[in-house]
Amino acid sequence: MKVKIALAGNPNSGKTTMFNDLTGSTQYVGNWPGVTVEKKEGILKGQKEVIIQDLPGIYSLSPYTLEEVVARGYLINEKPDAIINIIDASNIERNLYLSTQLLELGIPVVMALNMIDVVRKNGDTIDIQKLKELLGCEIVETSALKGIGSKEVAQKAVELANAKKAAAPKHTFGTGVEDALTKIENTVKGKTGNLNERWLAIKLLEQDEKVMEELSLDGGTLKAVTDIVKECEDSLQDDGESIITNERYNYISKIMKQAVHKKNRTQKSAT
Ligand code: GDP
Ligand code: K
Ligand code: MG
Repeated sequence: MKVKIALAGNPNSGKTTMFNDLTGSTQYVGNWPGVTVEKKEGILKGQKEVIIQDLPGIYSLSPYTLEEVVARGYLINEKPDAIINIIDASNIERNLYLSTQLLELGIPVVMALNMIDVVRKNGDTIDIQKLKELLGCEIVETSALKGIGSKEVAQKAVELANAKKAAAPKHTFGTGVEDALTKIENTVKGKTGNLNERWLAIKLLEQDEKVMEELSLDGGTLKAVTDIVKECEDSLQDDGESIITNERYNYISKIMKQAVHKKNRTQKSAT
């Protein structure tokens, strides 16, 4: 049995560096079907049965860029056995936006807090225990450039994949949003194929056109979903996509307050 592990993260988070470290010379480089986005695959050093898939660098799982469409399509349709979410820990606030979305997919996730050497050099500290609690996933500190932690993060991913232990996201949206999500989930129950129902409900609340198109719900169901979304939007006086985005940012601010200490916070934010 092959184990498929996907590397997902923002551009410049160190994905390629870690991919090289994990796979050595076993790489296969091509293009994703139909598009000129590079596709890289390799085998985990010393573990023939483990395939590492490098995904395009992305900031979000929205369908607005080719890279997002490719990465999202892979994660949703091919369903890797685990995701290594590699983040630039020296830019943690920005990187966590994607992480909050990856955790909702119903797939095992281990987070590689990469560039930890830079964090330390800057004199910043990240409370890993607290971060784990707030996110609901495994976390390993890494410096892909120095070859620190990569092996451990891959091992964790293999363990989670074998145990089929999906991430248990700790984030809940506000009451109004959660109520709407529950209603949407109940409405589309049994019509979602093998898609994760909560993930799908969030996408429907965002009125994600690509998902609506692919799901091709019958008229009655679509109308019911649209009514739920409209009711939520009216009561929160914002559109679905902004509601979800804003709540993600609030959640990330809370994480920043509780788990991250920047030595020169004032100086940095002034630049
Ligand atoms: P990608 O865009 O996610 O594939 O990122 P790359 O692997 O190309 O890395 C972006 C840059 O960060 C390169 O210059 C790497 O050498 C550097 N880099 C990657 N990982 C680390 C790390 O852990 N520490 C430091 N200091 N630099 C890193
Ligand atoms: K790059
Ligand atoms: Mg790269």
